Parts: sequence; structure tokens; C-alpha cells
Amino acid sequence: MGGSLLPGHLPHLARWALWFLKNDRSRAWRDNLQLVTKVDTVEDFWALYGHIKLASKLSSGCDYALFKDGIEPMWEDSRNRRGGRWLVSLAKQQRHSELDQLWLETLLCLIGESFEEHSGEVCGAVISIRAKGDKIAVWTREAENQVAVLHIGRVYKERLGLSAKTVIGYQAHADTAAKSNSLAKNKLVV
Ligand code: MGP
Repeated sequence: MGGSLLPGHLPHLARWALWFLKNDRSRAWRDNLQLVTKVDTVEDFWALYGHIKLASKLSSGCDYALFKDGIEPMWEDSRNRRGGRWLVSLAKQQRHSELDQLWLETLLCLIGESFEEHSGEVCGAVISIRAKGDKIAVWTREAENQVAVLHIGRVYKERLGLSAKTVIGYQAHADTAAKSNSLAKNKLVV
């Protein structure tokens, strides 16, 4: 894990928005989504990271999402509609041992534009705190762009330090949105 980020503006002067979702079943899903703040420097990123609760301390049903400024963290956004996600599903016991480190590494992959020429395909990332097992996902904009999706998946898996025998899958949002219960099928795996 690792990767260095020099102080100052993020690569390509990118600006990222942090969102928080608090599960309140009496309201529509998108009404539970709140924009927290936007950052465009490495210093602001660390200040924000140090100020908010660690993901592992959130209650079940909550999400954090970090998305490029202008892209809403939902399937319906025009930049997400044709896209999908690399999904890392964690076992319950990983919340205390690994979750926060995996999420921080995910954030650093995003803001450090770690996917080289394919970083433009990345829309954001989401961490979902769930009693049944937490999830972390990287969302990309075009599920049919196999070259970019595979590159992002391979780099991401390596940056997370996942073992070769751990398999992570990529699902199109259209498939996820259409399935209400069981998991959407994987279009790709790494
Ligand atoms: P979830 O939060 O992604 O997963 O979606 P969870 O809670 O682990 O549940 P599971 O179904 O994956 O087991 C939960 C529900 O939130 C979805 O079934 C949708 O009703 C709603 N939801 C989630 N997302 C990411 C969206 C979205 O982008 N748009 C809309 N309209 N609803 C969403």
C-alpha cells in the first residue's frame, strides 16, 4: 500500500466532493444523501479526513462517498448511468482490523489519480457500513470500456494489497439497479 502525494493542488486541479448517507428508511434513498464538503488540495483532504469519523465508527446503514465534483454518487447521474463498480465485499470481522485502512487507500488511489491514463474513467468511491458485511466500491463511468475497467481493477486490487486468491468483481450499475435481492452478475473479475 502507499503512494505519495505532494502538498498542494491535487493532480489536474481535480476537486472532490465528500458525501454522507444516513440510512433513514422513512425517507426516499436520495433524500438521505448529504454533501459534506469539497476539497481540491492535499492539505484540505487530510484536514477533512482528520475531522470526520472513521468509517468503522459509523452506524450500520451509513455510507461515505467521495466523487469528482459535479458527479452525484448515484446510478442516475449521467456520468454513472452507463458505468459500474469494482466491489470489495468484506467479512464482518474485517471492520475492526482492515476497513479504515482499505478505505483510506481507496481515497488515496482516487485523489492521487493512481490509474494513470484511465483515471478519467473513475467517478468516485463508496464505503457502505452494513451489519451483513461492509463494502467498498470504486465507480467508473463506462462499463463497456473493458480496457480501462480492467486496468483500474488490477491496479486497485494491488494497491489494496489483496491476495491473488481474493477475487473482486465488476458489476454494471444497470444490473445492480435491476436486481433487488440477489447480487448482480460480475461483468469482469480480477
Ligand atoms: P446499497 O446501499 O447500495 O446496498 O443499496 P445495501 O444497503 O447493501 O443493499 P443491497 O440491496 O445491496 O443488499 C440499497 C438500496 O438503496 C438499493 O436497493 C436502492 O433502493 C437504494 N440505492 C442505492 N444506490 C446506490 C442508489 C442509487 O444510486 N440510486 C437510487 N435511486 N437508489 C439507490
